Amino acid sequence: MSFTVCFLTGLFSHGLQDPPSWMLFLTRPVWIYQFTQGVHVTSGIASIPLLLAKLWSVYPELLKWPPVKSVLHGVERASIALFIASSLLEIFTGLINTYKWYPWPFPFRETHYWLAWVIWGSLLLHIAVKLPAIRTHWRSRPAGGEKPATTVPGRWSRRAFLGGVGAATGAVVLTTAGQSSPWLDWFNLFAPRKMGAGPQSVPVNRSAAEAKVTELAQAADWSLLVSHAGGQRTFTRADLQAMPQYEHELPIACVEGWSQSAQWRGVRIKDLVAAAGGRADADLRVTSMEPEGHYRVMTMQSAYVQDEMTLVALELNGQVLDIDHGYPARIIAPGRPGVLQTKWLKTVEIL
Ligand SMILES: Nc1nc2c(c(=O)[nH]1)N[C@H]1C(S)=C(S)[C@@H](COP(=O)(O)O)O[C@H]1N2
Ligand SMILES: [Mo]
Repeated sequence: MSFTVCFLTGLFSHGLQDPPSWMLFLTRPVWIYQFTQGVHVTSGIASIPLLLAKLWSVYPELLKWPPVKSVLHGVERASIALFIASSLLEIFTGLINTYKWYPWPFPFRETHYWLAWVIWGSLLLHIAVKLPAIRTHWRSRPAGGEKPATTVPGRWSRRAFLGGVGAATGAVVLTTAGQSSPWLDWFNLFAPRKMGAGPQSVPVNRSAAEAKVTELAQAADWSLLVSHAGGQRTFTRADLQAMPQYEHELPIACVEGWSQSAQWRGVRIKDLVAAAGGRADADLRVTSMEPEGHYRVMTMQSAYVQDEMTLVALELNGQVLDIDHGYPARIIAPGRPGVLQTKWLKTVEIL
């Protein structure tokens, strides 16, 4: 069950980062992605003790000799080997990712995505190969239902073992889920992020210094260039402040699992598009001043552009946006993954 929940929420997250048109209505409730990604990372963490316990309870089977008795048996064992290897890799790279640590040469997102399919493929293959055995088992089961013996090695009773696994799973969930759930914040001991910890009481994923934009962001002559096929217009911070200001409570929901809601205040992006003379139904390409990085350029589909809650934010929690939160101006949109909430804006192209 934790694998299935993790898989489905993972598909959602993967899709939403580059959304097909049928996903574009998914902007309400505004915390939809905060919820699904919190569940994704938490169910992934819960899968660690569950998977290890499962492996421990079946390992005598894995070490049986001879390793391959027939072709079918060989396929069965290969499917199990693939399942174990891909699950362990998936879960541990995922966990390390929540700590913002990427010590591998491959791209995380694509690998994480495709490994998930390998896991399901190996599982289906395993079930398919085992189907004859499963059928025989259910056919020959005596009426009245005598319980089959379970293989739990060592001196553990079945009850103590399941109790221990349940307790371990509960403990890791309880001490990490607070990174995305305000109700569990108090118990958050081991998650890499803590609610309220950061400038203006919001965590920071990548600081201005890390992104090497400190000077650019503080330049006195900063302005935002908004362009389209028919022309362009620049907006200074004073220009933006002179436009109607809106305030909304919206979450930053990082793909790495932490999230937090805050009060954002600024200009509606659709007003900005209109002020620059752009089409109301256009997509946008938004570029940051950050010289390089995965999140420098972001595409915003028109469904988000037209959303009245999508802001070019100038203030956070009642104060001028901190430089680490994207000063002079940043994007904040409802229901979008954190990676798309671009900071330190430079240009908005109306496509
Ligand atoms: N230009 C730029 N924008 C960015 C990022 C970045 O590295 N560069 N990080 C993104 C990520 S991964 C997240 S989760 C949010 C975090 O916003 P915060 O630091 O204000 O909490 O900003 C997003 N915007
Ligand atoms: Mo993020």
